[in-house]
Amino acid sequence: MILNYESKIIQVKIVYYGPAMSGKTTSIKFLFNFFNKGDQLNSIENTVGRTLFFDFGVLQFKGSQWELKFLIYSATGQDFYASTRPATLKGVDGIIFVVDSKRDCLNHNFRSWKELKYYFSEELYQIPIVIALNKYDLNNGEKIDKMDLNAIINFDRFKEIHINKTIATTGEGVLDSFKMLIKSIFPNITIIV
Ligand SMILES: Nc1nc2c(ncn2[C@@H]2O[C@H](COP(=O)(O)OP(=O)(O)O)[C@@H](O)[C@H]2O)c(=O)[nH]1
Ligand SMILES: [Mg+2]
Repeated sequence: MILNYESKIIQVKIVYYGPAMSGKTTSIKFLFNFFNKGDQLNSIENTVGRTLFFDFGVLQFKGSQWELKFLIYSATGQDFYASTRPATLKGVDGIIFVVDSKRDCLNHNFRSWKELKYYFSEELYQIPIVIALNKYDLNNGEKIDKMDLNAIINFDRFKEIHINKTIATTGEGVLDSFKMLIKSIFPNITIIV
């Protein structure tokens, strides 16, 4: 987090993390479109025919005295861009971990989570995190739930962790997850949208 007293701007870094195809880009796109900032989002597609993207955009909000500037990134576990990940995660203020709720993806989610844990080690427990259980529109039986995740995430160890069901394709829960994360970073903030 960077506080600039002269320009009265607080800069906050948020990363959407999770396995490939879990819905990170779809979630971020919904968020930016919601604030009519769709044109401020850069999604860079790779060129080797895999549907991998790197997203980056800035959402800026003006308070009565200070301006809040959110730098929003996405990062995928186990991919071609693995080497860029430490730079993306450096100095992060909050993480939205986008889970692919498809039962078949249980191991993908676990692997991605383990990488995140490996990168931060014990420091991870101090970082505000929202777990977005995405693709919640899938039928029961086809999807994983909180119990499945607790086996690896160990919720009790975190200072601030929330779980929220989302459907990125319709936007359901996406704004709520973002607000939850901001609330975790700034406990005294009042958000009016
Ligand atoms: N059914 C369903 N599909 C979703 C949902 N979120 C994303 N998708 C689809 O999953 C695929 C991967 O999404 P994308 O946002 O590109 O994943 P990313 O690799 O994490 O950025 C796309 O075809 C999306 O339309 C969801 O909540 N429900
Ligand atoms: Mg993507």
